[in-house]
Amino acid sequence: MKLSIIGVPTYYGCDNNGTQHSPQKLRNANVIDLIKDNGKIEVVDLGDIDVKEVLESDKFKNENNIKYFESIYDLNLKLSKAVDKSMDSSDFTLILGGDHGIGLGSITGASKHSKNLGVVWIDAHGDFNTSATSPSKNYHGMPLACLCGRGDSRLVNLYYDGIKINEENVFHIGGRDIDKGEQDLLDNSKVNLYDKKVIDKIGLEDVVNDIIKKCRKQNIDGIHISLDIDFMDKFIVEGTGTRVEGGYTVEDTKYLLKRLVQTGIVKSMDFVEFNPRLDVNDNTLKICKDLLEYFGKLLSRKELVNC
Ligand SMILES: [Mn+2]
Repeated sequence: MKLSIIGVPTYYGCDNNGTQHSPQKLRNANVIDLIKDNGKIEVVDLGDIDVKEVLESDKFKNENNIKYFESIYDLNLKLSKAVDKSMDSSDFTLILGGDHGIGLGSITGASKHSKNLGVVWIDAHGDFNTSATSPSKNYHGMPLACLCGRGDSRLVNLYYDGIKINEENVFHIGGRDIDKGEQDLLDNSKVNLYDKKVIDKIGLEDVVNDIIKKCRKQNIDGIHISLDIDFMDKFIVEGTGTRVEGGYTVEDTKYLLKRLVQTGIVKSMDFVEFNPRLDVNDNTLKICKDLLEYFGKLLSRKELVNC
Protein backbone atom coordinates (compact mmCIF):
# COMPACT_ATOMS: atom_id res chain seq x y z
CA MET A 1 0.00 0.00 0.00
CA LYS A 2 1.49 3.27 -1.15
CA LEU A 3 -0.10 6.48 0.12
CA SER A 4 0.75 9.92 -1.24
CA ILE A 5 0.19 13.16 0.64
CA ILE A 6 -0.47 16.54 -0.95
CA GLY A 7 -0.66 19.68 1.20
CA VAL A 8 -2.73 22.70 0.21
CA PRO A 9 -1.68 25.66 2.38
CA THR A 10 -4.54 28.09 1.85
CA TYR A 11 -7.13 30.07 3.78
CA TYR A 12 -8.54 31.89 0.76
CA GLY A 13 -11.70 29.80 0.66
CA CYS A 14 -12.64 30.51 4.29
CA ASP A 15 -11.13 34.00 4.68
CA ASN A 16 -10.06 33.01 8.18
CA ASN A 17 -6.32 33.22 8.51
CA GLY A 18 -4.67 30.08 9.88
CA THR A 19 -5.83 27.08 7.86
CA GLN A 20 -2.85 27.61 5.52
CA HIS A 21 -0.59 26.44 8.36
CA SER A 22 -2.38 23.14 8.81
CA PRO A 23 -0.32 20.91 6.45
CA GLN A 24 3.00 21.95 7.99
CA LYS A 25 1.64 21.80 11.52
CA LEU A 26 0.51 18.22 10.89
CA ARG A 27 3.86 17.24 9.34
CA ASN A 28 5.73 18.77 12.28
CA ALA A 29 3.52 16.75 14.61
CA ASN A 30 4.83 13.60 12.94
CA VAL A 31 1.62 12.69 11.20
CA ILE A 32 3.45 10.96 8.35
CA ASP A 33 5.08 8.48 10.72
CA LEU A 34 1.75 7.89 12.44
CA ILE A 35 0.04 7.07 9.14
CA LYS A 36 2.80 4.60 8.23
CA ASP A 37 1.49 2.19 10.84
CA ASN A 38 4.92 0.76 11.68
CA GLY A 39 6.01 0.54 8.07
CA LYS A 40 2.93 -1.25 6.76
CA ILE A 41 2.17 1.75 4.55
CA GLU A 42 4.71 3.43 2.31
CA VAL A 43 4.02 7.17 2.63
CA VAL A 44 5.28 9.58 -0.01
CA ASP A 45 5.01 13.29 0.77
CA LEU A 46 4.50 15.13 -2.51
CA GLY A 47 4.83 18.50 -0.78
CA ASP A 48 2.53 21.48 -1.04
CA ILE A 49 0.57 23.01 -3.90
CA ASP A 50 2.06 26.39 -4.76
CA VAL A 51 -0.69 28.81 -3.70
CA LYS A 52 -0.71 32.12 -5.54
CA GLU A 53 -0.74 34.98 -3.03
CA VAL A 54 -3.45 37.62 -3.19
CA LEU A 55 -3.46 40.71 -1.00
CA GLU A 56 -6.38 40.97 1.38
CA SER A 57 -7.25 44.33 -0.17
CA ASP A 58 -7.58 42.60 -3.56
CA LYS A 59 -9.92 39.82 -2.41
CA PHE A 60 -12.77 41.07 -4.64
CA LYS A 61 -10.56 42.02 -7.56
CA ASN A 62 -11.81 40.46 -10.82
CA GLU A 63 -14.85 38.83 -9.16
CA ASN A 64 -17.49 40.28 -6.83
CA ASN A 65 -19.14 37.05 -5.74
CA ILE A 66 -16.21 34.83 -4.76
CA LYS A 67 -13.43 36.12 -2.54
CA TYR A 68 -9.86 35.50 -3.78
CA PHE A 69 -11.26 34.01 -7.00
CA GLU A 70 -8.01 34.17 -8.93
CA SER A 71 -6.03 32.18 -6.39
CA ILE A 72 -8.86 29.73 -5.75
CA TYR A 73 -9.12 28.95 -9.44
CA ASP A 74 -5.36 28.61 -9.79
CA LEU A 75 -4.77 26.39 -6.75
CA ASN A 76 -7.66 24.11 -7.59
CA LEU A 77 -6.40 23.67 -11.13
CA LYS A 78 -2.94 22.79 -9.82
CA LEU A 79 -4.48 20.45 -7.25
CA SER A 80 -6.62 18.67 -9.89
CA LYS A 81 -3.49 17.88 -11.87
CA ALA A 82 -1.51 16.87 -8.79
CA VAL A 83 -4.21 14.49 -7.53
CA ASP A 84 -4.74 13.02 -10.99
CA LYS A 85 -1.01 12.36 -11.29
CA SER A 86 -0.68 11.05 -7.74
CA MET A 87 -3.49 8.55 -8.26
CA ASP A 88 -1.68 7.18 -11.32
CA SER A 89 1.13 5.94 -9.11
CA SER A 90 -0.35 5.53 -5.60
CA ASP A 91 -2.96 3.30 -4.04
CA PHE A 92 -4.25 6.17 -1.96
CA THR A 93 -4.01 9.97 -2.08
CA LEU A 94 -4.51 12.06 1.06
CA ILE A 95 -5.02 15.79 0.63
CA LEU A 96 -4.31 17.98 3.66
CA GLY A 97 -6.03 21.39 3.59
CA GLY A 98 -6.40 24.20 3.87
CA ASP A 99 -10.02 25.15 3.89
CA HIS A 100 -12.74 23.05 2.26
CA GLY A 101 -12.60 25.01 -0.99
CA ILE A 102 -9.85 22.61 -2.07
CA GLY A 103 -12.47 19.87 -2.45
CA LEU A 104 -13.05 21.15 -5.98
CA GLY A 105 -9.53 20.33 -7.12
CA SER A 106 -9.09 17.10 -5.22
CA ILE A 107 -12.36 15.57 -6.42
CA THR A 108 -11.83 16.84 -9.96
CA GLY A 109 -8.53 14.94 -9.98
CA ALA A 110 -10.06 11.87 -8.34
CA SER A 111 -12.92 11.84 -10.87
CA LYS A 112 -10.39 10.79 -13.52
CA HIS A 113 -9.69 7.57 -11.64
CA SER A 114 -13.12 5.94 -11.32
CA LYS A 115 -15.67 5.13 -13.96
CA ASN A 116 -18.40 6.11 -11.53
CA LEU A 117 -17.02 8.02 -8.53
CA GLY A 118 -18.91 8.39 -5.25
CA VAL A 119 -18.21 11.26 -2.85
CA VAL A 120 -18.89 11.13 0.88
CA TRP A 121 -18.91 14.71 2.15
CA ILE A 122 -18.70 14.79 5.97
CA ASP A 123 -19.47 18.29 7.19
CA ALA A 124 -21.63 20.49 9.44
CA HIS A 125 -22.25 22.74 6.44
CA GLY A 126 -23.82 22.08 3.06
CA ASP A 127 -20.99 23.54 0.96
CA PHE A 128 -23.69 23.64 -1.71
CA ASN A 129 -23.99 27.38 -2.22
CA THR A 130 -23.35 28.98 -5.57
CA SER A 131 -21.75 32.39 -5.99
CA ALA A 132 -25.32 33.72 -6.35
CA THR A 133 -26.71 32.21 -3.10
CA SER A 134 -23.65 32.47 -0.83
CA PRO A 135 -24.17 34.93 2.04
CA SER A 136 -20.44 35.13 2.86
CA LYS A 137 -18.91 34.88 -0.63
CA ASN A 138 -16.37 32.48 0.89
CA TYR A 139 -15.62 29.74 -1.60
CA HIS A 140 -15.42 26.95 1.01
CA GLY A 141 -19.23 27.02 1.11
CA MET A 142 -19.52 26.33 -2.62
CA PRO A 143 -17.25 23.49 -3.87
CA LEU A 144 -19.78 20.65 -3.70
CA ALA A 145 -22.29 22.55 -5.85
CA CYS A 146 -19.53 23.35 -8.34
CA LEU A 147 -18.54 19.69 -8.63
CA CYS A 148 -22.17 18.89 -9.44
CA GLY A 149 -22.17 21.46 -12.22
CA ARG A 150 -23.76 24.39 -10.40
CA GLY A 151 -22.34 27.87 -10.01
CA ASP A 152 -19.49 29.77 -11.63
CA SER A 153 -18.87 28.21 -15.05
CA ARG A 154 -15.11 28.74 -14.90
CA LEU A 155 -14.93 26.62 -11.76
CA VAL A 156 -17.53 24.12 -12.95
CA ASN A 157 -15.38 23.51 -16.04
CA LEU A 158 -12.06 23.45 -14.20
CA TYR A 159 -9.44 21.03 -15.62
CA TYR A 160 -11.94 19.52 -18.07
CA ASP A 161 -15.37 20.61 -19.28
CA GLY A 162 -18.52 19.34 -17.63
CA ILE A 163 -19.74 18.10 -14.29
CA LYS A 164 -17.34 16.10 -12.15
CA ILE A 165 -19.72 14.08 -10.01
CA ASN A 166 -23.31 12.92 -10.45
CA GLU A 167 -25.52 14.26 -7.70
CA GLU A 168 -26.96 10.86 -6.91
CA ASN A 169 -23.38 9.74 -6.15
CA VAL A 170 -22.95 12.42 -3.48
CA PHE A 171 -23.56 11.36 0.13
CA HIS A 172 -23.56 14.30 2.53
CA ILE A 173 -23.32 13.46 6.24
CA GLY A 174 -23.67 15.71 9.30
CA GLY A 175 -25.31 18.89 8.00
CA ARG A 176 -26.74 21.07 10.75
CA ASP A 177 -25.97 24.62 9.57
CA ILE A 178 -27.24 24.86 6.02
CA ASP A 179 -28.04 28.24 4.47
CA LYS A 180 -31.54 28.84 3.11
CA GLY A 181 -30.38 29.24 -0.49
CA GLU A 182 -28.31 26.07 -0.48
CA GLN A 183 -31.05 24.13 1.30
CA ASP A 184 -33.37 25.01 -1.59
CA LEU A 185 -30.71 23.86 -4.06
CA LEU A 186 -30.16 20.63 -2.13
CA ASP A 187 -33.91 19.95 -1.91
CA ASN A 188 -34.10 20.22 -5.69
CA SER A 189 -31.05 18.04 -6.27
CA LYS A 190 -30.44 14.31 -6.20
CA VAL A 191 -27.80 14.63 -3.47
CA ASN A 192 -28.27 12.06 -0.69
CA LEU A 193 -28.59 14.21 2.41
CA TYR A 194 -28.06 12.66 5.84
CA ASP A 195 -28.39 15.78 7.94
CA LYS A 196 -28.70 15.97 11.71
CA LYS A 197 -32.42 15.33 11.56
CA VAL A 198 -31.91 12.12 9.61
CA ILE A 199 -28.98 10.96 11.77
CA ASP A 200 -30.97 11.61 14.98
CA LYS A 201 -33.75 9.50 13.57
CA ILE A 202 -31.94 6.49 12.11
CA GLY A 203 -28.43 6.64 13.63
CA LEU A 204 -25.01 6.71 11.97
CA GLU A 205 -24.94 2.94 11.51
CA ASP A 206 -28.00 2.94 9.28
CA VAL A 207 -26.72 6.02 7.48
CA VAL A 208 -23.60 4.10 6.42
CA ASN A 209 -25.63 0.97 5.66
CA ASP A 210 -27.77 3.03 3.31
CA ILE A 211 -24.74 4.62 1.63
CA ILE A 212 -23.07 1.25 1.05
CA LYS A 213 -26.29 -0.20 -0.33
CA LYS A 214 -26.66 2.71 -2.75
CA CYS A 215 -22.99 2.51 -3.80
CA ARG A 216 -23.55 -1.12 -4.82
CA LYS A 217 -26.86 -0.43 -6.54
CA GLN A 218 -25.40 2.51 -8.49
CA ASN A 219 -22.23 0.59 -9.45
CA ILE A 220 -19.97 3.12 -7.76
CA ASP A 221 -16.42 1.86 -8.23
CA GLY A 222 -14.44 4.44 -6.24
CA ILE A 223 -15.10 6.63 -3.21
CA HIS A 224 -13.53 9.94 -2.26
CA ILE A 225 -14.08 11.05 1.35
CA SER A 226 -14.10 14.78 2.02
CA LEU A 227 -13.75 15.19 5.78
CA ASP A 228 -14.35 18.61 7.29
CA ILE A 229 -13.41 18.45 10.96
CA ASP A 230 -16.35 20.70 11.87
CA PHE A 231 -18.49 17.56 11.50
CA MET A 232 -17.43 17.13 15.11
CA ASP A 233 -19.09 19.18 17.82
CA LYS A 234 -18.06 22.78 18.50
CA PHE A 235 -16.95 21.87 22.02
CA ILE A 236 -14.70 19.10 20.72
CA VAL A 237 -12.90 20.88 17.88
CA GLU A 238 -11.80 24.34 18.93
CA GLY A 239 -9.28 24.65 16.12
CA THR A 240 -11.62 25.22 13.22
CA GLY A 241 -13.28 28.35 11.89
CA THR A 242 -17.00 27.61 11.65
CA ARG A 243 -17.91 25.48 14.66
CA VAL A 244 -21.47 24.26 15.06
CA GLU A 245 -23.10 22.77 18.14
CA GLY A 246 -25.04 19.52 18.12
CA GLY A 247 -22.22 17.76 16.33
CA TYR A 248 -20.50 14.41 16.54
CA THR A 249 -17.64 12.83 18.44
CA VAL A 250 -14.18 11.62 17.45
CA GLU A 251 -15.48 8.06 17.83
CA ASP A 252 -18.39 8.79 15.47
CA THR A 253 -15.91 10.08 12.91
CA LYS A 254 -13.72 6.99 13.27
CA TYR A 255 -16.77 4.78 12.87
CA LEU A 256 -17.67 6.44 9.56
CA LEU A 257 -14.10 6.17 8.29
CA LYS A 258 -13.91 2.51 9.31
CA ARG A 259 -17.12 1.48 7.60
CA LEU A 260 -16.24 3.40 4.44
CA VAL A 261 -12.68 2.05 4.17
CA GLN A 262 -14.04 -1.46 4.68
CA THR A 263 -15.87 -1.18 1.35
CA GLY A 264 -12.42 -1.52 -0.23
CA ILE A 265 -13.10 1.21 -2.82
CA VAL A 266 -12.03 4.38 -0.97
CA LYS A 267 -9.10 5.78 -2.98
CA SER A 268 -8.66 9.35 -1.76
CA MET A 269 -9.56 11.69 1.07
CA ASP A 270 -9.50 15.39 1.98
CA PHE A 271 -8.73 16.35 5.54
CA VAL A 272 -9.71 20.01 5.89
CA GLU A 273 -10.49 23.08 8.00
CA PHE A 274 -7.98 22.51 10.80
CA ASN A 275 -6.92 26.01 11.86
CA PRO A 276 -3.90 25.90 14.19
CA ARG A 277 -4.28 29.64 14.96
CA LEU A 278 -7.65 28.95 16.63
CA ASP A 279 -6.53 25.81 18.44
CA VAL A 280 -6.36 25.78 22.25
CA ASN A 281 -3.51 23.84 23.90
CA ASP A 282 -3.15 21.79 20.70
CA ASN A 283 -6.40 19.99 21.56
CA THR A 284 -7.59 19.89 17.96
CA LEU A 285 -4.11 19.00 16.72
CA LYS A 286 -4.23 15.95 18.98
CA ILE A 287 -7.61 14.96 17.54
CA CYS A 288 -6.29 15.36 13.98
CA LYS A 289 -3.27 13.18 14.81
CA ASP A 290 -5.49 10.56 16.40
CA LEU A 291 -7.82 10.45 13.39
CA LEU A 292 -5.02 10.27 10.83
CA GLU A 293 -3.15 7.57 12.77
CA TYR A 294 -6.38 5.58 12.98
CA PHE A 295 -6.96 6.09 9.27
CA GLY A 296 -3.52 4.66 8.47
CA LYS A 297 -4.37 1.57 10.53
CA LEU A 298 -7.64 1.17 8.64
CA LEU A 299 -5.91 1.37 5.28
CA SER A 300 -3.17 -1.07 6.19
CA ARG A 301 -5.71 -3.64 7.38
CA LYS A 302 -8.55 -3.08 4.96
CA GLU A 303 -8.03 -6.35 3.18
CA LEU A 304 -8.58 -8.18 6.48
CA VAL A 305 -11.90 -6.58 7.28
CA ASN A 306 -13.61 -6.38 3.92
CA CYS A 307 -17.36 -6.36 4.34
MN1 LIG B 1 -16.95 22.13 4.62
